[in-house]
Amino acid sequence: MKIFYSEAHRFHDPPFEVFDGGERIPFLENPERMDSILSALRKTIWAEITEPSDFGLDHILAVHNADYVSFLRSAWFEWQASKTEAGLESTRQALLPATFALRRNPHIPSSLLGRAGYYMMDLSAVIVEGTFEAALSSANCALSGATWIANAANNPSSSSGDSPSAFALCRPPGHHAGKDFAAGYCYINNAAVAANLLSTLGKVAILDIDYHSGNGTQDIFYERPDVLTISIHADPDNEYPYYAGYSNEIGSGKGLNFHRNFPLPKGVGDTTYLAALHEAAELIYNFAPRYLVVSFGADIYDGDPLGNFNVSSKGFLEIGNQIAGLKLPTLVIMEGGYNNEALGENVAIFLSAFAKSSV
Ligand code: SP5
Ligand code: ZN
Repeated sequence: MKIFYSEAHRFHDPPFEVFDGGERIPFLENPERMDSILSALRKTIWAEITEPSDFGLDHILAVHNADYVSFLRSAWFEWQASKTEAGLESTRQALLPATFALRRNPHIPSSLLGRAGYYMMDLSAVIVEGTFEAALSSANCALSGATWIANAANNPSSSSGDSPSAFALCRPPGHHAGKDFAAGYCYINNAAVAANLLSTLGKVAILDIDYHSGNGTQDIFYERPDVLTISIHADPDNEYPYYAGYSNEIGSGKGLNFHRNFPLPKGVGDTTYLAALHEAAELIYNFAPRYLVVSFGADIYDGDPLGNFNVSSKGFLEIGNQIAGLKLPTLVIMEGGYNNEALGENVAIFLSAFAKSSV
């Protein structure tokens, strides 16, 4: 199985995030996550780890606003340049605003912190020097995977059969990033960028099985009927991201009925999870997409420090089997998952369901 991965994520290593309640804690979305996954993948016989190609900015600008991308690109350097101003020197290892826009007024302030509060949704989209470069390379992994499955699907003579699959080992993750905002460790929406590329070749379904609602992906495709977006996640009534992911959000305009949310209560285990997944899979089957993009978060795991679901390691295999059973050309995109001890194993178990049918 093709796995697209770049080392460029390592320079995105924020020293802290701020948790609900105001506690400053070490940044959970850390580079060691990738070490856990790489080490488990290297133990398999099917993992073929490959460097991504550079796709430039065009595919990113096709789903994100240009002003937002410029903010991401220059924010760190503006932050450092403002060091000469009075005060705050000791806190400049990371850019994090303390005032956030409710966006009832379209004004975007010119000051850096004003823009940061406008373009960030919360206190976990921390920006450091390597953030933009890491986010670009993460998007390049997704785009490389998209191009790879499109080629494989359209050249059936290749060894991958008619339902090829690939894995984009993305870091930072992407599914909380919307058209013009960063949120929840996400800056560029890797799944959206990849799905949008694939949508030029046929209909695409995005299935988001991260523990948290894929609010950014929802935002980006909400009015589009050519990309079906489905997210299964913890009920936002009592979990991050709180302001999206409810079951009555089903798309709007031309996109009406092309978005679905499956909010699940705290503590769900394999059986309940698989029942929701079965419903989601039926929706995808009926939509009959040409391609499937899976936003995969291992934070649905029993022992995840952020998640409150109880999916077991065996559950990951059943989830993988059920999705692979759709027999669609599938691009799996890495999103969350924070229990570094179990993360690699769980990712490898999930992917093994696809590797079987695609080596
Ligand atoms: C990609 C991804 O999984 N992003 C998640 C970002 C979540 N950030 C907010 C964390 C809120 C923590 N709530 C405390 C739960 C402790 N059990
Ligand atoms: Zn998550």
